[in-house]
Parts: sequence; structure tokens; C-alpha cells
Amino acid sequence: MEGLKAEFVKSSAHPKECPPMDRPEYAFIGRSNVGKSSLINMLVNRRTLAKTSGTPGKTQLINHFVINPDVPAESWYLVDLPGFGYAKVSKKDRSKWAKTTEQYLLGRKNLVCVMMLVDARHPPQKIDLEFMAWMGENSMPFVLVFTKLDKLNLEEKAGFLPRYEAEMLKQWHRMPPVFATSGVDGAGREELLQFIATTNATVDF
Ligand SMILES: Nc1nc2c(ncn2[C@@H]2O[C@H](COP(=O)(O)OP(=O)(O)O)[C@@H](O)[C@H]2O)c(=O)[nH]1
Ligand SMILES: [Mg+2]
Repeated sequence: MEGLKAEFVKSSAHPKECPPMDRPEYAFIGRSNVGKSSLINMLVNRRTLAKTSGTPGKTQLINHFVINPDVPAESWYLVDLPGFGYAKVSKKDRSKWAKTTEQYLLGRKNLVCVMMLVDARHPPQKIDLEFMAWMGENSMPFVLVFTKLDKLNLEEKAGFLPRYEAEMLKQWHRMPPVFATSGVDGAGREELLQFIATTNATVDF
């Protein structure tokens, strides 16, 4: 597995503290424990770029990493957004999360695509469907990234996508691009990086 050059840029408590909007940006979002940090580390092929955390819901920071910092034409920001839906988070923290995240998502002009992570083991969750509906209402491009594929048996591997589609197509005319990934065995890595490279080539900076 080829590594990507990736550097931590900064953690921002507020969208206005984020780095300059000078290159394409991809934001990774999902419920706490969905495997976001593991996926990010798998993509850049580093064990500890994004902390895989035993205390979900604690960090409420927008974390920017720059990929390929030395190759302007291939450089992009990877953003690790705070997870949502963690039961033990107070109502106050939850509304702070929503406010910060919405402001970030709506205000970030260089945001090319949101990577919406869902755990392939679980049936569609209300909170995920609602968040995708919100992105749709706000014309925000996103792709659906299933995580933890290595935890599925053959039968489950055949069944998780049709099950998800059946639910989503009650709300949507068509499916977004879909990726099936595993932070453990690297499944989906090439496909996701290829999608990002192809998309980067279509945007001007
Ligand atoms: N088997 C398996 N476990 C995973 C995978 N991704 C994450 N995990 C585990 O799920 C838990 C949460 O992962 P983490 O990346 O910290 O989730 P985050 O809260 O979304 O950042 C950890 O115990 C990880 O080891 C995966 O692809 N396969
Ligand atoms: Mg994490």
C-alpha cells in the first residue's frame, strides 16, 4: 500500500479559524465510533494521523490535514469533523456540534464533497438519513462510505447495500456514489482515492 504524504495543519474550534480556502477540501463525517479515524489513517497509510479514540464524543474540533502538500496540482485538505450521535453527549454539546458543523459545511467554499460514513453492519439509522436529507436540502455533494466491511460475512456483504438503498430511495431519486471500505484490510482505499483525484481534476483552484 503506497503512502500519501499527509501533514496535520490545525484543529479549529470555530469555522472562522479554519485554514485559507486555497485547495479542494473533503470532509469526513459520521456517528461516533463509525470508524472515521481508522478510515482516515487507512487512506493516508499511517497508523496515528487521526487519533482513534476510546472516548467518543469528546473532541468537538474541526481537524485539517493537507495531502500532497508539495504538489500543488494534487494537493487537497482532508477534514476530520467531530462525530455525532453519541448518547452520552449533553444536549448543550449536541446543539453546539450542530451549529459549528452547519456553519462549517455551509460556509466552506472550497468544500468539494462530504464523505458520509456509515457502519455497514447496521441498518440505516434515522440520524444518518436525517443528516443526508439536510445535505440534500442544502445542495451539498456527498458520497456514502460504508465502513468496517471486514466485519461482514459473505451473506452480509451481499445484503447491506440493497438494504440501505431500499431505505434511502424512499427519500431520494437516486443513490449517491457508494464506497465500501475497511480500515483493517484497506478495502475501498484505491476507489476512494481515485474518486478524490478525479474530482480534484474537475475543480479550479
Ligand atoms: N474491524 C474493524 N474495526 C474498525 C474499523 N474501523 C474502526 N474500527 C474500530 O471501531 C472503533 C472506532 O473506530 P474509530 O476509528 O476511532 O471511530 P471514530 O469514532 O469514527 O473515529 C475502534 O475500536 C476501531 O478499532 C474497521 O474497518 N474494521
Ligand atoms: Mg475519531
